[in-house]
This record gives sequence, structure tokens and C-alpha cells, in this order.
Amino acid sequence: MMRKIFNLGTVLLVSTIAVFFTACTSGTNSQGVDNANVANTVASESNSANAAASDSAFKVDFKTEPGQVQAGAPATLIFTVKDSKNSVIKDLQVVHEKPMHLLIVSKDLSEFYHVHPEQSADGSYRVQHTFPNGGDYKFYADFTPPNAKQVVERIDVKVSGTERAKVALVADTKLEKSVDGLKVTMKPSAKIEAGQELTLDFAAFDAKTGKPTTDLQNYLGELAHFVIISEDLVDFVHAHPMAKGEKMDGMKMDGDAKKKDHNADGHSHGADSKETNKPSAYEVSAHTAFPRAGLYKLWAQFQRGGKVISIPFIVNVPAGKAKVVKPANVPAGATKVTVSSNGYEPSSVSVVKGQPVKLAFYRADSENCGGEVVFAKQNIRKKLAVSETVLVEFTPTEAGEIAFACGMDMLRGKLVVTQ
Ligand SMILES: [Cu+2]
Repeated sequence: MMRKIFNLGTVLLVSTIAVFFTACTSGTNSQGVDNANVANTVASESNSANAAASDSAFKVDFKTEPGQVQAGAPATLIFTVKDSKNSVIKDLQVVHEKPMHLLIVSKDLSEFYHVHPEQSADGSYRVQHTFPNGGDYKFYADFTPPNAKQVVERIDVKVSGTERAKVALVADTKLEKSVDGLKVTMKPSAKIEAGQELTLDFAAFDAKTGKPTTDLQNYLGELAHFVIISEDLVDFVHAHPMAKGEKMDGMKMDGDAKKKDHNADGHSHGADSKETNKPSAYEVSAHTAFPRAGLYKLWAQFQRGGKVISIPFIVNVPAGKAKVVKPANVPAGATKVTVSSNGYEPSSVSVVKGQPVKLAFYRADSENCGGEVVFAKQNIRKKLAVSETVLVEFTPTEAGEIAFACGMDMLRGKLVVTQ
């Protein structure tokens, strides 16, 4: 019994990390190269912000049966995940009830599919899918290898057969959509602009009566799933709802007490309307950011009457206000640490036990989630405004490593304390 409880807790913790990891890292992927070629084997794009925290590299061997996918005919999509030593990884973590989430879009973003490859005996993950039209499709295979961070593998697939006319991507003038009897509104908590962290607040209504829905069902363990993709297909965000009133520093996970709290939070994701202090069953929020200026398409997925309903929104993201960028103001004796979409630079600083440490954090731009720096052991937490230089000072009392991270525990660095 104890063991069961522990396992459940682990799964919840892992899945909650994945939510924020996804939303948080989107900016770091914006520098990724969009490979337009049809590729059968694609190496994982390295995630520079997290390179320091992860020493593992994964790749996905992708193939289809038949080898050339035909519009209108079922095809089996086969993904084999391998580690850097080329051995097949057979035990991907189950995140939101599935080991792999596969998001498929047509290159004009007018078609969207969310399917789940399942493991077969040889360790590959397979799913059957029928493409209605010929043309270019983009796959985002979202999975988490054991003891590793989430990986989003991008794969280009060409489907032969008759192509339909391209659908132009045009920003919505009204953030209210009805699909299959479900009306959903979307309200951003702040003005949408590149790099701005915000929450998107969704409310679901019965399209006929106009009344808030009371019959939404959990879909893959959550009340809703959100997928956001940029027009150029480079940025991909797979986010999940946060409980109402949940603060970002709820993500802090230093120490056992916090972990326990956090598991409790995990249970509240997915909104049970029968309990008080929980969001009602028709409103959900996603914490995210649109990394760059340009058009984005977003799909909010709900389940009702056993059917998954995808509600699309198209938003135009303007460039962030031009900010007066001040150069770093590093006092004498301080070590400058730059915070950007590359993470902390340097990410490791050598210091000496018993000698005061003076770090000058400088956040170069807003296109990263490093708005706060946390030294958990030292109980130091400082806000980092863009282009301000913020000093962190203390004296290490023992040799070893002292970790620091952003408020969401995504960007990571360390001090190496020598005797
Ligand atoms: Cu999924």
C-alpha cells in the first residue's frame, strides 16, 4: 500500500513538472532550426537552456508502414527512441496517462491531430493514423525518457495524394469559438506580446444554452490540454491547466515538505467542482508565454460526452515594447552571471569556503523564464528585472556544490565551493 502511494506521488510530481517545463522552455526552442526536409531519422534538438542540467542525448528513429504514406489510407507511424549509445529506450515515463503524445499539424496549421503511440514488443511506439489530404505535415513527438527531461522531437512528413488548397492563417478578432456544441472563451491575463509571461483563462459554455458547462470530463487526467504552435512551426508548447490561484512559486521543490505540498497541488489539477476552494468545472487557465512576435495557433482540447473537442484560436503576437536596455553594472569583485535563453552564463562558478561570494545577475532579455533566481539552501530569492543588475551575496560555510535556479527550477547553475 505504501508503495502504491509513493508511485502515484511520483507520477503526479513528474507530470506537473512537465507542464511548466513545456510552457517555460518554449522560448529556448525559438532558436531551433526548422528543417524542411523529409527526414527518417532526426536527432533531438538540443535544448541549450537545459544543457547544463542534462547530460543525456536522445534520438528518434522514425519510419512508417507503408514507407510512403498515402492520403486516405491508414498508415502506421513508428517511433523508436534511442539513447546516445544507440540502445532502444523501452520505458518512457507515463506523463498525462501516456508514454508519448504525438501532435500532428498540416504545415498551414489548419489540420491538427493529437494521438498517442503505444509501445509494441520491439520497444517502438506505434500509432495508426489516416491523413485526409496529401501535403506536408509536421510531427511533434512529446515524451520523457526515464531519469531525463521532456523531449519534443520534430519530424517532417510528406503525405502523397491530392493536396487541398492552403488555408491562410488569420488572427481571430474575437477570442470566442464554438465547436461541436461547446463555446469557449479565452482571456489573456496581460496584453499578449512576445516574451510576456501570462495566463490564458478559458471558460467553457454550452453553445445552445449559453450556460457554463457542468459536464466536462477529464481528458488524459486534466480538464483541458493546450497546444500552441507558431506559424513557422518552430515554437511548440504543450501545456496543461493550473489550478486557480496556483502561484508560480508553488513550483519550488526544495526539500521534502515542498514536495509533499506539491503533490497535494497535483491532485487539484483537473478541477473538481464538488469541492470548495477548487476551480469550478468550466474554467481553466494555462500559464505560458509566446516567445516571439508573429502568428500563433492554439488549440484548447476538452472532453465532453466521451468526445474530445479541439477549439482553435489564432493570435497575432506583437513584438514586446522596445525596452531601454541598460548595460550590466557589475561592481568590483563581483562575478557577472548573464541570464538569457541560453540559461546562466557561466552556469558554474568556483568560489572558496569562508570567503564572501558576490554574484551580479544580469537578465539580458525577457525571452526566458529567469525572472527570479533562487538559492534554496541559502533561503535567497531575488527578482531579476530585465537589464537590471541584481547582487547576491553570502559566505559559503562548507565545501561542495551550491545550486541555484530560476523560480520555476528550469534554468540551473551552481557554485563549486572549494576548501
Ligand atoms: Cu497527448
